[in-house]
Amino acid sequence: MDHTVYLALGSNMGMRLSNLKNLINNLTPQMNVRAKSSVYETPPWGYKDQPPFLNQVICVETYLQAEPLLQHLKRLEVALGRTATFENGPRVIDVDILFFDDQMIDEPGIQIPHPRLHERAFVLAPLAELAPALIHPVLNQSVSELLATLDQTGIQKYEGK
Ligand code: PH2
Ligand code: MG
Ligand code: MG
Repeated sequence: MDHTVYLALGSNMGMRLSNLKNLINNLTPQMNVRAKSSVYETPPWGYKDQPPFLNQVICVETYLQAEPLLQHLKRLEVALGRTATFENGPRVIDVDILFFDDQMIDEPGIQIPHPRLHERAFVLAPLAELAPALIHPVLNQSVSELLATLDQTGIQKYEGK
């Protein structure tokens, strides 16, 4: 299990909390979950006219490389009921690779670090629980420094309803 990976989970359709849990419980045995952040309820970012999201970040270890890991995650999204919507639109489950060790990959189907993570408090707030001092390998700033530049209005820990 020689790679350390941070994944961002999001859901704003259906049973949101169950969708996050099901994603985690259905990860391949080739991945070990090392840490989970709290679940946050967050206002929709990008496209505003949709329900609030639940977001969570997890840290996993795996011996999969980035490409096969991404393929596994995409299949899992579909298996858990994700259907195509539109960019930044509502979804049953979304899982994005934030960091893969300190690798930098910029290819049409895969970009690591996630190219918009530094703009998204709904990603950085849960990530800062797990890894505040982690350095973004492209921007050379820590997670907590990146979070401090963003508006966190409306982002709160989810108590369950
Ligand atoms: N995901 C998006 C677009 N907007 N907003 C919030 N709050 N949380 C998300 O996970 C999210 C979003 C596209 O993946
Ligand atoms: Mg996403
Ligand atoms: Mg995605």
